[in-house]
This record gives sequence, C-alpha cells and structure tokens, in this order.
Amino acid sequence: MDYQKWVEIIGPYSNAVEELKIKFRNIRKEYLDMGQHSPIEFVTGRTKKISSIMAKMKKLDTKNIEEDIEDIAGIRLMCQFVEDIYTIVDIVKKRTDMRIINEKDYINNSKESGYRSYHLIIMYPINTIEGYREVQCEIQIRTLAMNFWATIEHSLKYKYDHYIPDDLATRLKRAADAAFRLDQEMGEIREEIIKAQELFTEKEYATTDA
Ligand code: 0O2
Repeated sequence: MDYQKWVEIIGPYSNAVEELKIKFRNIRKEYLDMGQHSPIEFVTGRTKKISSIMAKMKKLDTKNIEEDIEDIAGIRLMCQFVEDIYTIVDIVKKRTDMRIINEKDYINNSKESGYRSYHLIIMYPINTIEGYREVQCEIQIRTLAMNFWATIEHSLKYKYDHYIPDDLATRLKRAADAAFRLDQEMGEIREEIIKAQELFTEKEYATTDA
C-alpha cells in the first residue's frame, strides 16, 4: 500500500483523536470549574504509526485494518487514584457521543507482564468531507503510577524487540506490584489528599489576587 493510501486511512482516526482530546480535557475543566477533584489528571492521544499498524496486522494475521486494529486512534487518560478510573468509565458509559463496544479490565486482571490499565474500545462518530462514519478508538485509563510503569516497560520492550530478558522481566513485575501498592496506599488517604489539594488551590488563588 502506498503512503497516500495510509494517509487517507489514518486521517479520520486523527480527527477522532483531536476531538476526543478536547472532550476529555473539557471534562477535567468542568470538575475544576466546580471546585471539585477531577478524575482526569491529564490527557494524551496519538494515532498509531504505520509501521506499528503493519506489525500488528502481521501478528493478528489480518488484512482487515479498520475492523481488527482497535487502537489506530488511541487516547490515554491519567488519574490520581484507582477509584477515579471507574468514575471515568461511568462518565463514558453515560455519554451519547461515543459507544463502548468492548471493555478490558487489566486492573483486576493484570497482564502477565504486570501491566495494569482499564481499556475501553469505543465507536466514535465523525463527519468528514466524504460524509458520516464511525471509527474505533481505544481509550486507556490508568493511574499516574500505572502510566509510569507502562511507559518504562514499553521502552524496554522496544529496546529488546519485545523479548525482555527473564531477570529484567521479574524485576519489572515486582515494580508493577510496588506501583499498585502505592496506588492502594494513596487510595487509603484519598480524601485527605483531595482536601489538601483543594486548600492548595484556594491558597494559590489568594496569592494571585494579592
Ligand atoms: P503500542 O506500541 O502501545 O501501540 P492481546 O494480544 O490481547 O494481549 P491486544 O489485542 O494488543 O493484546 O490488546 P490489549 O491487550 O488491549 O493491548 C493494547 C495496548 O495496550 C497495547 O498496544 C499497549 O499500548 C497496551 N499494553 C498492553 N499490554 C501491555 C504491556 O504488557 N505493557 C505495556 N507497556 N503496554 C501494554 P500495542 O499495539 O501492543 O502497543
């Protein structure tokens, strides 16, 4: 397939990513405007690289890009607390502008590697000059600790071409469990942290006004 064809395939997914980034950032803004803790700390998004799409097609032994590659459009939502992840899932479930077609709970069922995240596969409607259609998009929801671990593990996977040596993999697994214990500890003092953050924000405004 030539480059122009790839650009045409990826274009609608790129539109979806841009729109979804704005929508999730607005959810954060709404919470902050109401003086409340936001379950979304920050939002990132990307379209999958052509080389990664091709590698995944090979892995899945498919030629059907649009149906079988779920994460051409990918959104990542980072949270402070594990509880926030489920709040976001509920928010997405209630929205009328996106439709969940699959859910993967890698928090209660962590992957062999130690990977934890909550994945939602959604169908998202877009309007292009060619008309209306829906595109698949993967939303990964994770805590800051889960994100720290996944980012590091991802670069190691890249370095070792997906075959991380056993001793390193064991250490990574231990690190993933430690990150999860950190999340659990933070979860225990969640209310205390949120109150402190609210105070901190008020103080910041007071300083700005002065
Ligand atoms: P990239 O480079 O991030 O795009 P499966 O075959 O069922 O195990 P599948 O179908 O790829 O996996 O879906 P899954 O498990 O929901 O994973 C989709 C994405 O989740 C991955 O995309 C990663 O972004 C992330 N992910 C899943 N497992 C791991 C893991 O062990 N470590 C890290 N760091 N990320 C993970 P890609 O296309 O694999 O990679």
